[in-house]
Amino acid sequence: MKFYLFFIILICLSHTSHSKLLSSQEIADICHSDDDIYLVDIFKHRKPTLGYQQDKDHKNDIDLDGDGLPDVMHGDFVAKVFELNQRPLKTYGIKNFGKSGIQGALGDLRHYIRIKQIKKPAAIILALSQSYSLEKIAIELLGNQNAPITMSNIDNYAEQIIAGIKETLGDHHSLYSFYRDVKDLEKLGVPVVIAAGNDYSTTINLASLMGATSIGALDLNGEVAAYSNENLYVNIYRPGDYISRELPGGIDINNDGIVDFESSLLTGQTKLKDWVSNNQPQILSISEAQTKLKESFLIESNDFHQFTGVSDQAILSQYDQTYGDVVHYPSNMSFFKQPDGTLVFNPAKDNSSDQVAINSGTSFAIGSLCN
Ligand SMILES: [Ca+2]
Ligand SMILES: [Ca+2]
Repeated sequence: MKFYLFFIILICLSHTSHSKLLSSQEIADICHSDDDIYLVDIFKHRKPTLGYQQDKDHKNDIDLDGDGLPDVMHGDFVAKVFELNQRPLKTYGIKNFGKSGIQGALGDLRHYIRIKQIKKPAAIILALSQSYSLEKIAIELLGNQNAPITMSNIDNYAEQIIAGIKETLGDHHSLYSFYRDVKDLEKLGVPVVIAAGNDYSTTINLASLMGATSIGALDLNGEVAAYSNENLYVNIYRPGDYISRELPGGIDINNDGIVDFESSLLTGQTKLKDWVSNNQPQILSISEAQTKLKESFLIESNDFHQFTGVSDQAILSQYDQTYGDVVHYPSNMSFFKQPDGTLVFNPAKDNSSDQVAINSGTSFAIGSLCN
C-alpha cells in the first residue's frame, strides 16, 4: 500500500506547470489578435477602462525627469510603453497591489467575462511579484529547512509550495487567491501574463509557479538585464529599460523625438545628474545608506565603478532593512566613474545631453509584450 502511495505522490510531484507557459508564437498570436489585452495596474494620470482611478493626492512612483521626485504612477508608465508598440490596450485600475487590489480586479474581470459583459480578452497582464528565497520557501512553505530544493528542481515542488501557501498563509491570502484566479481564468481560456520580478535571480517570484507566463527584461544591449529574474519559469524576454530624454514640451521615453509625457506632469526640480556634476556627492556604502536617507548622496553599488543616485526624496523602500541591500527599483539612476574621477550619467552610451533618467524593470518588459 505504501509503495502505491509513494508512486501516487511521485506522479503528483512530477506534474509540471511548464506546459501552461505561453510560447513566443502564442504571445505573437495574442498581440496580433483583435481581442483586448487588459493591464491591471495603478493609474492616476490616465483614466482606466474599468476599475479605480487613483486619487490626485496619491503619491506617484515613477520619476520621469530625473529629479528624484516621482511624476506618474506605475500603470501610467506601463500603459504608455505598451501603446508605443501600436497595440491598443484596455486597463483595469486598482488602488494598490495588495490582496484586495489584484484579487478584486481578477475577480471582476472573471465575472464580467462569464456574464459576457466584456468580450473574452486575449490576455490579462500585470506586475505581481511575490519573491521568496529558496530558504524561505523550504522553511515557511515546505516546513522543512532541509528540503533539497534548487532553482532547477523547484517545479517538482510547485504543487507542494502552493499547498504550503494555502496551509501557512491561508486560502484568503493574496498569493493563494491569485493562484485560484489564474486557474479560473485558464478554464475560461484567458491567460495571465506577469512580470518575472526584479530580484537579480536571487529569489523566485511565487506568482511565476502558478501557471502565469512570466516576462523577463532585456537591457539596452539586448541581453537579459542584471536585475531581471531568470529561471525556469521565464521563457519570454522583452526590453525593460526606458531612458527619459528631455525635449521641449516634455519627456520622450522611446527616442523617437516625440514627447510621451508632457511638461505639466513633471515635477521639474534640479536633476540628479546636474546636482552630481555641480557637487562633490558623498559616496556611501550600502550599509551606511540607511541613516542618510534624508540627504542627497550616492550609494556604492556592487559594481565597483557604478554608483546609484539617491536624492533627498528617495523613499525608504529603497533600503531593504532585512537584507541590507538597496532594492533595484526605483533607485536606478546609475552613474559611472570615469578615469578622471568624474561621475557621468550616460545609460544610452552615446554621451547625449538630453538623457535625464532611466526607468528599468520587468514591469516595463510586460509593457513591451507586443514589441
Ligand atoms: Ca520628477
Ligand atoms: Ca516618444
